[in-house]
Amino acid sequence: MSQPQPTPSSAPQTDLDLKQMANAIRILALDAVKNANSGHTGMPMGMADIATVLYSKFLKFDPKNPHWFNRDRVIISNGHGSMLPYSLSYLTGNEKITIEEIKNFRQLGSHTPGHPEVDVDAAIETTTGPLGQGISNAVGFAIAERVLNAKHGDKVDHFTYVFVGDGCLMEGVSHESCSLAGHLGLSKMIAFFDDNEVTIDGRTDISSSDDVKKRFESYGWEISEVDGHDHGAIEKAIEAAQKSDKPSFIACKTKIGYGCPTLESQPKAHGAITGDEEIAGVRQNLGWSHAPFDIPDDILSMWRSLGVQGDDWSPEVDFSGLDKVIAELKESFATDKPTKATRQLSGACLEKILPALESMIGGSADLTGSNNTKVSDSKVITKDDYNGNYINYGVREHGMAAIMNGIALHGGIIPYAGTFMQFADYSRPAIRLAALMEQRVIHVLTHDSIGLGEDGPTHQPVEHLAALRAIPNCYVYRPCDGIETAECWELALKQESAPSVLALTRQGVPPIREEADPVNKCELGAYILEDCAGDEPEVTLFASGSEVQLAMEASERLGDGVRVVSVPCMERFWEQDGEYIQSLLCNNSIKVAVEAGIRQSWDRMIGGHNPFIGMDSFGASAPADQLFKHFGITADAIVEAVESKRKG
Ligand SMILES: Cc1ncc(C[n+]2csc(CCOP(=O)(O)OP(=O)(O)O)c2C)c(N)n1
Repeated sequence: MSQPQPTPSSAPQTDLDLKQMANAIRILALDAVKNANSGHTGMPMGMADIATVLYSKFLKFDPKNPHWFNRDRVIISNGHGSMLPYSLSYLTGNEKITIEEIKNFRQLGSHTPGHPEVDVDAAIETTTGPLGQGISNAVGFAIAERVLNAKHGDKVDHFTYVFVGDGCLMEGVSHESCSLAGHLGLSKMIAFFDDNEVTIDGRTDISSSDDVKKRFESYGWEISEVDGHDHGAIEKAIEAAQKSDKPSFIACKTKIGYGCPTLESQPKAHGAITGDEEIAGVRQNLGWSHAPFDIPDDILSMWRSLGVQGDDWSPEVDFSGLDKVIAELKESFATDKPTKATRQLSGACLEKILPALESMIGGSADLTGSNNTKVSDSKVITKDDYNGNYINYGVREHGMAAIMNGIALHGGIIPYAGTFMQFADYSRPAIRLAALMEQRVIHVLTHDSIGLGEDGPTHQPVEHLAALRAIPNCYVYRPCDGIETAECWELALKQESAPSVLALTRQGVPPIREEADPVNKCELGAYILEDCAGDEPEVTLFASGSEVQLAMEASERLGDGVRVVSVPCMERFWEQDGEYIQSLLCNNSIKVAVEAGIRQSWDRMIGGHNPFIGMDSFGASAPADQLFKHFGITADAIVEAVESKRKG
């Protein structure tokens, strides 16, 4: 692939040109933060030279077509420095980021929020701010690029550049993801480390003594070190990095708040630089005599000369075979009536789905056999062969979740991967960002309750279903049997703009649904599994997952007048129209909910005054059947709860 060729007439020619272009970034950051009276000025001022060299000499991008699939990706992991990408978008002529947007930095309704929020139209590739996420997303972008390159050749062949600060590298998730990047030899990933030796509280040496370069070297990265304000040195380092067969880490010695008379290189430059004297001093030091937000034409036209024309090709995610596969799966579960764990039933679903939906990439955080995420069609991606669809993520749950976000953001692939549900706590920050970014990422979380048994309370999720349901735009599915598992997989795969969690059992569950209904009943989130005669049930039992069987058993014992409602996905249920919601909730029946987790999230279904059968403490180490009895999650307990409610 050829590198971008600047338009010769207005293209930057000299080092002075590059200096002025970098100063334009600095001044825009300074003016926007001053205008907003909040933000972070220091990082864009410190990394302006690196960005200028990257954009003017190397970056493959089309300012008029930010969606160009084969563009190089630029990820700003130190997202507090958001005025860097916004300045770059404006300067290069992105149509969405006008000078008005720069003036509206951090204001309601602007396209320039405090921290970058994914907006490909504005050339913002991912949402960053929580430190460590962006660099981990970048690993996902770089994986997606190599995998799609193995499938589509030159059509997908680009670099992934990431700007990263001390803060990101202190975060644990950066260790997880960068270690995997080295292991997978992601040679088209290039990181620019803003080696300014300061964070908010002071110099980095107040809290860190590790040698970051050695750390990355040990991960298998190519290391170089440059003066982050020396354009020639930066250019050479990028050239070398592009040729390396490893991911590259360019440690750039920079001065935070470069150009500030008193704050340059000081931790105080990290935040908003708003002092009039300081700002006047910067203008003087940089030889910048123009009014706020005014970028002179000659400098703007140098920026506007950059970029090349992209095309409109993008890989297709082909869903055409999915409906048939789901129908066949439901048919086979209805016929075979397996009593199996939903994790195994999920594995059976994947066995059929994977060959039909080639765009999926699976994986597990070292629990492949337990998560049932790897099937006959799975082929492990390695450093030597990217033509696969399965990643051994290692014991790196947080990294895995953040990498999956990057894979989804890149486009062309649907990522899914597993771990124990308990460890969703480790991946939660990235699950939250997937929800915020509206990304289709599927988390296969097995061992979803005390039902996992002997491994004990350290491994038994109790509050996790509630905690995951608490994330807006995150769909938590807890199927009760094979047919529901197939339906939930279908919904997760078709949910383009949200992450999904599949909460699956370790222990076997009996088949509940008998018919392979042509409609996807789980789509409604909650539905009548078994109804009573007449319009009004005397009792409604609500349950999810492995506890649906208990509700069914209790219903049988309670006799007439009992309705059982399966609740595989609360988020979907609350999205239904009022009439449907009312049809399940607004009657005078006694309502009981059953789930082997905490009550939180169920009150909305049953109200505060109705009984909940579940957990209100941590679990314990014992065989699962004993635990359900010990914690009173049984059909007996449901029957008793109903009877005591009947007595009033
Ligand atoms: C996970 C997380 N923890 C804390 C913060 C708050 N925070 C924002 S920037 C920052 C310091 C970052 O230091 P560095 O990356 O060196 O940035 P620089 O000061 O060089 O701009 C902190 C603690 C955050 N954004 N994310």
